[in-house]
Amino acid sequence: MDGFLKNDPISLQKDILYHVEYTVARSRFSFDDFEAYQALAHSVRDRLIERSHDTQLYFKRKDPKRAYFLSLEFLMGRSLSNSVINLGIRDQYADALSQLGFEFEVLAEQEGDAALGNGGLARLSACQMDSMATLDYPAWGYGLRYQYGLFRQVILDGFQHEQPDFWLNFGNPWETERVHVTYPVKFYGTVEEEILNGQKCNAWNPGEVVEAVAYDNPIPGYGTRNTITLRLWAGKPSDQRDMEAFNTGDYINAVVSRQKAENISSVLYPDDRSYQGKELRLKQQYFFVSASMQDIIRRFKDAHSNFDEFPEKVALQLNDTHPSLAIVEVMRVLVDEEHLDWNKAWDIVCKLFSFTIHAVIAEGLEKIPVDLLGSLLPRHLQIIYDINFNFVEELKKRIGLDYDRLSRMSIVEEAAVKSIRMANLSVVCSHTVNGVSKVHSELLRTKLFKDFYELWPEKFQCKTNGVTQRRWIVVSNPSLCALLSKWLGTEAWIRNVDLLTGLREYAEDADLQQEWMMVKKVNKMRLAEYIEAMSGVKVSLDAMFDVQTKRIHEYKRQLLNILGIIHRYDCIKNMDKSQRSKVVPRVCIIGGKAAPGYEVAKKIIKLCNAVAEKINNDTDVGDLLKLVFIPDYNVSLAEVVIPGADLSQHLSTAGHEASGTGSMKFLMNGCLLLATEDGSTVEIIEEIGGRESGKCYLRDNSLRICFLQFLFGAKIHEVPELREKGPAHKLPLQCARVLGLIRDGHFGFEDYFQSLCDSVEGDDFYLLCSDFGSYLEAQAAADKAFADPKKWTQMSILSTAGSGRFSSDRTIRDYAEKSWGIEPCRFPSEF
Ligand code: 26Q
Repeated sequence: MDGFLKNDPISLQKDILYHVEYTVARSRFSFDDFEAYQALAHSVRDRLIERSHDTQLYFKRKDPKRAYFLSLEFLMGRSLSNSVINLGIRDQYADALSQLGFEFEVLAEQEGDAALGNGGLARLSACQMDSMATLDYPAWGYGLRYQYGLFRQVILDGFQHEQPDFWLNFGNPWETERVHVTYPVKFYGTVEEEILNGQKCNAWNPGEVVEAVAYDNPIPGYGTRNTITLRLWAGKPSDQRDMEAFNTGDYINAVVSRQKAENISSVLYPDDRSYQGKELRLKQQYFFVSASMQDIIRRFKDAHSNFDEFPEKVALQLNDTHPSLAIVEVMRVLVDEEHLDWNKAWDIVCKLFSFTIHAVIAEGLEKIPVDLLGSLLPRHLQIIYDINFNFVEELKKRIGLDYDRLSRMSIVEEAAVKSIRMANLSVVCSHTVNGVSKVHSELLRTKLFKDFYELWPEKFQCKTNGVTQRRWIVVSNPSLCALLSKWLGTEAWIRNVDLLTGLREYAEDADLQQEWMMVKKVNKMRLAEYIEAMSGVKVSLDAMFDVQTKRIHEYKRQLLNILGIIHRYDCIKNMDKSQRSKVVPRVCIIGGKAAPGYEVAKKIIKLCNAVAEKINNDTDVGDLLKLVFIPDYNVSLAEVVIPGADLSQHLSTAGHEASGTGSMKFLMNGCLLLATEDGSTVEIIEEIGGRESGKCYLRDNSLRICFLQFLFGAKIHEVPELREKGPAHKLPLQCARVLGLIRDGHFGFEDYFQSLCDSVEGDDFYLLCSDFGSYLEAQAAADKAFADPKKWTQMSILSTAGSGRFSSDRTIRDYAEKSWGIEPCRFPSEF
């Protein structure tokens, strides 16, 4: 049966006015844009709720195997446009609103981002949720409902400052609080052996109990009625807690202490590199895991009388090690609470988990000090020791007494600070382990988890990341979306992105090229307007828009980009008039947040702003070169920036980026890449042609380059040797000159910047010096290509046409088939 709600413009109008009057509680004769947005969102929410009920009932009836995606981070961004597009009723809403005197796009701008994550890993989770819903998989997302999302970045005098993102301030129409879906989560205390029915068992007497309450966020699929759920947990005072304090009469302090329960889910950790052994972070991880496991087990028990079928009905996906306490928690529940014997429980646990690693280097792997874990989760520490004991005994039988190897593979690290290696725990207890690109997966097999790979080669897989074309083309680039559907003669590519290859045959068609250039121009205009409104800098639409937006990290080498820009500036300054007339004008755009405690990254931001200040105010340079730092880069800004880019830069030192997903979003939007051969760019080159790739879709080779992207720099296998050689003999003249300009104070703050220059001229760990020459060559090739608009447009069309492999639909199908063993379960109706 279809739902109650009708989607014709008249019904939609009525619904919106209803919500203005009764939900937002404003008069239906007088409400502003924000109130209109709220009413609109509530009307969309009604439709989502209806679909989500239908989906859940259907799943319940069919009882398929379900996948649970466990992640501490989801970067969902805005929901409105994405929802109405996936529901297929955007145009109807736009009509309804225009009759009420409102514009859909204007109202959509009222929405704030849901920024419950840091960067790549978190946005990947969001893209994957969209694909799971669209492909009709019976899947759930589980996460934490942080009250403060990722900090807002404010730039003052060129420096980054952090401000809290209290995103729930104006309410959140997309979520539904489930006051009856709550679970107690225990912490601290002691473990005692007890005899129960003549059996020895372990009883955990907790020192603190916090209640987890569920908030459900609907995730609608595109072209299907299926709408799945992202369930986020928030901390709430528990009735089991502090009763004693109340009884002893300290009423005020007892209330204050109860309120502390909310702190658990109050703030997202803004660091995406280091594990600092913070208790609150561990508490968050366990809180999330415990609530999720209780919920999943409850759902299973509703339909099954024992645990035999658990692994046939449940697949658990660990998004990095952050949720990996789930392994220990399931073991604890099965043994201590469900009273299964250890071996039976272990058999079950080993069939449940798949583990995705996003880290590249051993130092990036999570370790938890034993003291911390033992005090917060005493029973879990015992279980980990038991798992490890059994594992090491088994290992000795397989490999003998190779103590070096045994200690490398042990889950327990016996170092100055004795710790639990969460990655080892996850590899031991998961049936599949995967990297996020081909090169990264290979690196896991040959370096990071070599010992484990030799033991269990069959466990290791590769799942190249992908992004959703719904968000990154349909929502963010409506003009391109319309053009693609027109030229392909169908909208089917929105669910089947491989159809984009159909564009290849028109890549040289003059009409398509003309329309393609128009679309790019419209998007550049939108970006230019944003830049002017934000910074006052006017940029020329004829210039090449060159973008590097991502978290600021030394390995991502935003510094290399800035040094390149200074070099370009210096060259222009030293040119005569006729030489200047040949320069291809550029607008360089850099954006991204630095972790609050990451001093070097913060210096790079300041340098960028200092250089921008100098260049943008130099009348010699004018439109030939502009540099803009875009503050507070987030998902909704990315939706404006990416479609407006001509060129995008992905400069990680080879071997340091596990995958990188930004490049895929740019590629889909017909943007050319200037990149190192690292992470996913290696596969992008394979797919659409590049240096040393056999593929070449450009028929005419009048350009020196026959590839679609501009590649440079050391390759992964060359890096160790270059590092060994040291920087002394490889400092190119141009690089030395640029560093000299910074050191001499051309951009001010010379004392502050010395250490950045030292890092390049010193050990140059990230190889800025050795890659500098090759970087400039790639830049020159990009300039040359841009000077030929037809050729550039052709390359741009071929980029979009070749981007299909990088859809998260492909990634999710891969997970479903090769890791989770689940099948689509589609609600049987037209949506
Ligand atoms: C862990 C413990 C305590 C505090 C914070 C963290 C933490 C949080 C986030 C550690 C790491 C992260 C995020 C990592 C991340 O985003 N990695 C990126 O994942 C992308 C998706 O696979 C890849 O494309 C990127 O290459 C990778 O850097």
